[in-house]
Amino acid sequence: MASSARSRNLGKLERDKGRPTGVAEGCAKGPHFSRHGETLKVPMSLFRDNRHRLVSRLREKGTRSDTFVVLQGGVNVPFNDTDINWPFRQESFFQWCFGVEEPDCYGAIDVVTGASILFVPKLPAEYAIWEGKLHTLDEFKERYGVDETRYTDEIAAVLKGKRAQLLLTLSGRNSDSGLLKDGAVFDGITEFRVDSETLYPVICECRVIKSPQEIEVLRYVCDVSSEAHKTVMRRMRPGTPEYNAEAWFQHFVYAKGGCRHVSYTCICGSGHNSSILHYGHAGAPNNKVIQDGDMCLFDMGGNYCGYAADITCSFPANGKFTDDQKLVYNAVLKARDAVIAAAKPGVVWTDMHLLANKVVLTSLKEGGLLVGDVEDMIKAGLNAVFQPHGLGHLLGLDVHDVGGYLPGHPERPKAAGVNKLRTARTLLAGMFVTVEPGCYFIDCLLDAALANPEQSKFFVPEQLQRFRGFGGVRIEDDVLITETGVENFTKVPRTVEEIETFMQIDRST
Ligand SMILES: [Mn+2]
Repeated sequence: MASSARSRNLGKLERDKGRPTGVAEGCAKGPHFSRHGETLKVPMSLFRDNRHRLVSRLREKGTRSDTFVVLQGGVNVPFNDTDINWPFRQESFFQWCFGVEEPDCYGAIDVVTGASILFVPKLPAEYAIWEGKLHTLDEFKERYGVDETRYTDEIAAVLKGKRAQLLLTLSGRNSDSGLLKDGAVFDGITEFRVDSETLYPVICECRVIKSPQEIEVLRYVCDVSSEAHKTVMRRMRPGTPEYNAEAWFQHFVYAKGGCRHVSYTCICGSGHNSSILHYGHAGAPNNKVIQDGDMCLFDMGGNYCGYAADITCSFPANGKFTDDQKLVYNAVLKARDAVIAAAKPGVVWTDMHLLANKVVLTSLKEGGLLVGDVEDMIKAGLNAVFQPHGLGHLLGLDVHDVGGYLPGHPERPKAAGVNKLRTARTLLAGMFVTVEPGCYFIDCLLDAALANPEQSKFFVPEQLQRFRGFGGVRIEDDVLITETGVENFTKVPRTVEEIETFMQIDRST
């Protein structure tokens, strides 16, 4: 759903209209990231631009002239006590600044000039046997488009040589995980003054607003992930194990889109499992056989050059909605439509959450499951019974991207439902968020609500009983906040008619 007008920056994207889905534009003449000729070329200037955005914000804060940002990249993590590593994914702040694929690197940025130094590990010559020809410093410089490359054992000496005195390192707590990011550590760091406080909120705020080049990557990974969801939807037949959906999705995003990783563990719930919000975890690894009559709820997103998609499709496994499935699905779709119509800069995200809840509860009331006043239902917390998660979150390099609860922005709300939001911010143009209303029939929540007179008075128990075991519906789109509204990057069949028509392909014969 494209907006009618866009900001000057976002307007640049207009020239890409008509580009076939998933096919790279030959825009990157300089160094770039790409998997092969068909996948998007991500210019290294994207990361240079990010570094410039960062230092200009730091300079606004009146930073001294002898100051360097120093970031530590992601490290290889061994699998338990073995000599095998977990598949490496770059640390997100480092990716945002440098776009470097290898582990164990550092980066420095001169806050005054914006000049960048990439430090790479000096590997013993014999590593060439295991890893292939070792790249020279010049090759790294060329490949990543930085101003200078040095080895990691020279960090202190190089920074001394540049008369650095104050180092800004990255320390802060992730508001989604509660986990601490803790500075940078290298030999000789004690020879400098280190400020580990200033950088975190500044770089998080930079990551909240996507640049035109970042938006291109997000558009690509959403295109690829949308196509992968469509492939899964079309191939789905009752009798298929849920993990086939996971396998088909992963195959598509990698083979067609160059996405080596997905952004999070695939959630492929069917029937009752579609009400389990993070189904697919190790203890429930998408291993039920999908039955005729099941709703499927598949929440999957590819990852390209670090950037994440996060898309959920809900549809009947056999391609045809029952009346009850239509009732729940259309309730959620109407909530999605209401949010997409209302979201724009200046709108508070918490209000969007409550708007979605109100639309769903109104539909359930119209469908005969609930009675009473919808506002009263929300006051009683019924919204959090049917949707016990937030409406959506910031999306970028991390699937739950940073910047949700920075100082100077609203704190986490306390009321039921909105307390699960990963941000309570006012929307700004250039934010990229998910819109993911849902409606679930979760036994433990329904049992508790039925036992609570404040909530049970709204239920029509004999109607509700029909939906025990139904599972749930979530519709999740990835959208850009523009100057006037939103642009939806998710391109999958969404209405009942679109889904039924689409799923008939290859099925009727
Ligand atoms: Mn999500």
